[in-house]
Amino acid sequence: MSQVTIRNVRAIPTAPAGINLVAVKVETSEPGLYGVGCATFTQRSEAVVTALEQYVRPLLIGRSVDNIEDIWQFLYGSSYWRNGPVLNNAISGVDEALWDIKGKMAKMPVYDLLGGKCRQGVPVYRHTDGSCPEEVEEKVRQFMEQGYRYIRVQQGMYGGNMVGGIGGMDQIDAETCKRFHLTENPPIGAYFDPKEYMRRALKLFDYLRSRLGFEIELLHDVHERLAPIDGVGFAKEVEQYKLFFLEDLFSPEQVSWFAKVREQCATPIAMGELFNNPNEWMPLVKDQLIDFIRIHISQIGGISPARKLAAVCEPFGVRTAWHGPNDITPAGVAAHLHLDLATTNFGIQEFAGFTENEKLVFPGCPEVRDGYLYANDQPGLGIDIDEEAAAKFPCTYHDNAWLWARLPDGTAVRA
Ligand code: GCO
Ligand code: MG
Repeated sequence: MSQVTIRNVRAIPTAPAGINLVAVKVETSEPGLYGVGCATFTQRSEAVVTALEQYVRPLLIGRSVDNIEDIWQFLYGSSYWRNGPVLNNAISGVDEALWDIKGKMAKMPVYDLLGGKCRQGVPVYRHTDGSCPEEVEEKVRQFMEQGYRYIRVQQGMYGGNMVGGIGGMDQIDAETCKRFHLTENPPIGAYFDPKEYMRRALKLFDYLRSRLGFEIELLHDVHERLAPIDGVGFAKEVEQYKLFFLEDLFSPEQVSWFAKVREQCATPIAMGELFNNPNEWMPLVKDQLIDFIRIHISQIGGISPARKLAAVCEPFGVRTAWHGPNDITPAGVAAHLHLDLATTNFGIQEFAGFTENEKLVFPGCPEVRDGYLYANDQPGLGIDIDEEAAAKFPCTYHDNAWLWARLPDGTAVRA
């Protein structure tokens, strides 16, 4: 057992791309030895910072850095009530930082601690969106020219956001009400019409396949925007377009409907970014009701639970597709990458690229070349945080208007 102990645990909130992120730095008794992890729940980042500083840090000062699994289990049970997004993210930041430290002490990249590489590079998918099929096609072709072979296609982000769009905070005028058949005096929100979204999405897939053929792998995110029975019908209609996967067809509250999809079509199904609790994914994995598990790994507590989940999925033929657009730190992207490199039943990795400011704040960002993400093979996670740079991009609370989703009659629904 090493004599290295935890000297401090610090949350570092930062928003280099204007999206609230939370990194965690675990400092040790060894001068210059520290680890970096991701604890990003962007919509409630301040709550995670409070959980880390008020509850997690006092439990860890003076503990050995060696026993990652013991620390994870101790933290997980220490709140009694558990399995929620805030505390799981706080645990994740510590967990990933401890894996980073373990690698630095062993002078090995984390993927080697996990059993070594199953692949040299990790294929990633990028996001495209547009107001019409032609615009989406143009963006798909741009990514294809950069070597990407997997591309998510949306038309109007999620649900085809009909009015108000992503910034649905504005009062809606009478003319718009009429045009989109809203009620009189509609509450503020990001309105969408599920049936119109379905019709438009099917036209989009038809157009893209007629223009691009079937070689390019297309993905689509329903984002829990359909009534369950419509989701079943949509999955059947989509089968002819051979998507790589169809994501979040149902909300976590409606996962029992996945069985009905499985009985009726072979559209590959992805689910999981909203999951925090093993009881949410186990029924879907053991009954092979999904094909890709889409967990945002800091939402379940970091590398330690994610590597177990990947192992549980393997015999059931479920592949990983960890969630990671732009509400994750580059340290979190690195954690995904090390898991992806060492996991046989890897499926695909979501990736949003890095802005110049993110690269400034997080030196060592993994590199993408020709559609593959590569690790830098440094010990640990191979990524650092420049705290001075991080401080230049403070997090500012802003509600995400696109989450104020409503149906045309004003019903508030999941976003
Ligand atoms: C995805 C997700 C995201 C989420 C976002 C929420 O598949 O990438 O659905 O786009 O909406 O991460 O903060
Ligand atoms: Mg999604």
